[in-house]
Amino acid sequence: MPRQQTIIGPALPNIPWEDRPAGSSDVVWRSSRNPIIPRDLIPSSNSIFNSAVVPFGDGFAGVFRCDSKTRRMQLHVGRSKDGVDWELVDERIRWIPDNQAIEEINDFMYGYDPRVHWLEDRYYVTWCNGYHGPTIGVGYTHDFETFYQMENAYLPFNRNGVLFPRKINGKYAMLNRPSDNGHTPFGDIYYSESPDMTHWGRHRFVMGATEGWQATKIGAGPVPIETTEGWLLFYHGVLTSCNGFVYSWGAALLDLEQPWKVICRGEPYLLAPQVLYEQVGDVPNVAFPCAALSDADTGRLAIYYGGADTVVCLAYAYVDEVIDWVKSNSKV
Ligand code: BMA
Repeated sequence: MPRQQTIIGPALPNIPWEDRPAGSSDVVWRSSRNPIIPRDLIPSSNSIFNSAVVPFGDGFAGVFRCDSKTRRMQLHVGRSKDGVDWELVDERIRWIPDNQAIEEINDFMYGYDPRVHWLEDRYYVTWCNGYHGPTIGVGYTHDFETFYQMENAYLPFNRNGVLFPRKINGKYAMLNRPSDNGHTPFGDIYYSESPDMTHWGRHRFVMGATEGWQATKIGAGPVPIETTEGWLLFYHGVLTSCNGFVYSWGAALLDLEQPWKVICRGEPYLLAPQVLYEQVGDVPNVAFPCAALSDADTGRLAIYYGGADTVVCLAYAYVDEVIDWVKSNSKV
């Protein structure tokens, strides 16, 4: 008998996959090919990390955070046949104004931590966009060649703007994380909605920093995955050690029609920086997820995350196991 589908979405038979290593009982496990993208994949890059990928054509495409050798934070486009081996364009994305009004804000200062997803008729990109400080940039592409920029979603300062993959109650919906102009020592996840992808409002508190691995701040990770049990949200959490911030990630389930309502939230982390490529790099002890592929047929998930602000890594999980884990490890 075929397994009952939990993911509300398409099948993705070519999702990257490796079985859980023998002897492991981890809910999330790392790819044996990590890091899948080295820091110097393109000539101009100092580092490549915190990046977003989607199924595209008969393979995959993505928007990548590449910090350049001048140490500017930039976005580059990439393509892959299998989601593991990537080719990136050395030249950064040049955003074309979607309309005349955008010309005023099109002066690219910096861009980082992109998220990408198909929504209605195009691939939307959100990223942390420099506009007198970090805020949420919004743009789109049809072909991963030409990219159009829209209005920034919010006033500075904001980070981790993550669109839901469909309208909710007739509105576009986005998670975001109000912040400050520095290495923000606080941060909770909020929900905002928009009738037109330009005007964002009706802001709602979703969930905040708590204790332990997520004591300092939290931020949405990949675009939430729609499931029969609610929106599955992977998110990063930060603790402050005597040596600085430590970035791990965990998961929560949000109500399908009122996503600011948390159904349950796993207390432990799912993945913390514990292997060399997450512990050692330009910023030590960072595991930062920005994208997840899902296959509704098998329930397989492939989660892309940055390692130590230096490389791109991949991890795997089964959606049913993650949901069971969130439910049985939640105090909500
Ligand atoms: C955040 C962002 C992320 C980065 C993290 C750790 O503020 O800049 O891109 O991974 O800090 O340096």
